[in-house]
Amino acid sequence: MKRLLTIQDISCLGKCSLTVALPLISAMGVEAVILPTAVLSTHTMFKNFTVKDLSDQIVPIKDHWKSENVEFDAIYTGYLGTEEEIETVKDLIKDFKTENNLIFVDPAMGDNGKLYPAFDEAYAKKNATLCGVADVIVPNITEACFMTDAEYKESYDEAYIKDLLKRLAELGSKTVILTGVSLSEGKTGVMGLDTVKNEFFSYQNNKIDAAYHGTGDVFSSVAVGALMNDLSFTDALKVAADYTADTIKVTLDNPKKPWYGVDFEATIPELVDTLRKYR
Ligand code: PXL
Repeated sequence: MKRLLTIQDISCLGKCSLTVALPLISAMGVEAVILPTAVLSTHTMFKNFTVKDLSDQIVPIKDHWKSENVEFDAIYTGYLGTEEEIETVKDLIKDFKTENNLIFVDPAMGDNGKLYPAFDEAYAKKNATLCGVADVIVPNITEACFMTDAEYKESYDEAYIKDLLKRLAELGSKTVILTGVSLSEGKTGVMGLDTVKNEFFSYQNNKIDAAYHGTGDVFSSVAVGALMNDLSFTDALKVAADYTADTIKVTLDNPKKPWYGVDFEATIPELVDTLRKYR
């Protein structure tokens, strides 16, 4: 069984970060090792949330794992807390990087042209350096713009996305993937650049007119889980994009849906079935 380490916060209530990554990655048949960077009562879209920073635990936990000769097939980072913490995570990646493992970075820090409340531009620039030590990065357009000093646009064409992908590639990772990319009316999906083959790729499905919190974490968890199931990049991104879209659809149909996240729990059986078809 592949072993994946994911480093992000625990938002106790809120259906994002570790409470999404852990169940999804486990359901995909991959051992999920977690490194919680903070405990929050909820995610930061709630008012009056509490935060307990745990970043002083990263180094002792890492040192213990090193003394046990633990190795990871992938390291997946998501929402982190501070610039200092990003540096600590970069050190951890350096310590656990092997020739074959996959460093997958989701620089989760904003959406819709804005950074989340806890972050500023300096934090975005620090996240760009984390992207530089990754094999694969999956920012959305907002995060890409803050990291590369590009202008954020609500409406754009393929040339704008290609330009953003080239700017992201300059940060240093081999494969760069932009999420939340709409290349035509009524469609949404991802577009990527494989810098080794120098090839663009994209996947689009129907856009559902709803925006939910935590869908980026759902997408990233499934994408990295699918890569750990040995799916190709194209297949992994398709599985992740379709699963995220199906989950949003199911959530919309739930009359008692929570406002703060998606009902990803309801669609896990279909995800497992989909993966079986690739075996
Ligand atoms: O990736 C979403 C996320 C994760 N964790 C926390 C958040 C958010 C989005 O706002 O606030 C704490």
